[in-house]
Amino acid sequence: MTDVAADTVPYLGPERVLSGIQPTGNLHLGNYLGALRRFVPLAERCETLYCIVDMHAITVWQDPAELRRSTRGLAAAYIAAGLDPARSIIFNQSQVPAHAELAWILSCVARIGWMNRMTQFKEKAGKDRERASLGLYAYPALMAADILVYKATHVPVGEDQKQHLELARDIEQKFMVDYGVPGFLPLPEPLIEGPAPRVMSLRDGTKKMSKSDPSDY
Ligand code: ATP
Ligand code: LTN
Repeated sequence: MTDVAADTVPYLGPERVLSGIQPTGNLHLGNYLGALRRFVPLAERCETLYCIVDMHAITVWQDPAELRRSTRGLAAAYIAAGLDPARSIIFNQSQVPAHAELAWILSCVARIGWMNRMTQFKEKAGKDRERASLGLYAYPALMAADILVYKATHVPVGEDQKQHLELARDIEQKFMVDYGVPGFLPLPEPLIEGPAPRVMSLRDGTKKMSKSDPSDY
């Protein structure tokens, strides 16, 4: 381990945008306003990669046939929202093994104390935390890998992902210090903008709107 402060050496690579949405059901207004709507203008400015994060989706149970259908549906929604596959790279996370490979390395860099602070895990695991999947707990390390594997510099997301992005930056900084490679990776900037970075649930105004929140409507 070296002592070099990771942020003393700037990252000099190109600007690159990456974001992801889980194929966990029908998109809602929050996904559109918080994330998807902003994907298109960014594609006009710089290199953009938009991922369908099916490996994040399986951190909670998914019916395999339904997951396949939702993955295609989300790809269609990306295009319907105005993304041009000739301009942006639209792809399925599980088709690129490097995401899982890097996630393992980053899991060995991340500290359990950091992961324990993640509020999304607490919300999704609910009261019976012991029965949550290990994948749900490690979820932010896979998200950091999604970003880092492409050296993405900017990440458009809704407000609920802010904590995960801060964690990604912490993991990257520790990685660069531990391995003595300052400036090797960009510290990704969250792009949390617009009038609706956090749309609340119409059924429970104290919670954010969520795809996998069951509702007959
Ligand atoms: P799930 O319920 O399966 O966790 P989700 O509705 O939370 O799904 P994600 O696929 O996790 O959606 O998120 C896709 C993008 O939409 C992310 O950038 C996320 O920050 C954003 N987003 C999700 N919910 C909201 C919301 N209520 N308001 C604004 N942005 C949101
Ligand atoms: N965790 C995100 C989805 C996601 C993501 C990413 C977003 C997975 N990997 C990389 C931006 C960059 C969520 O919205 N729940």
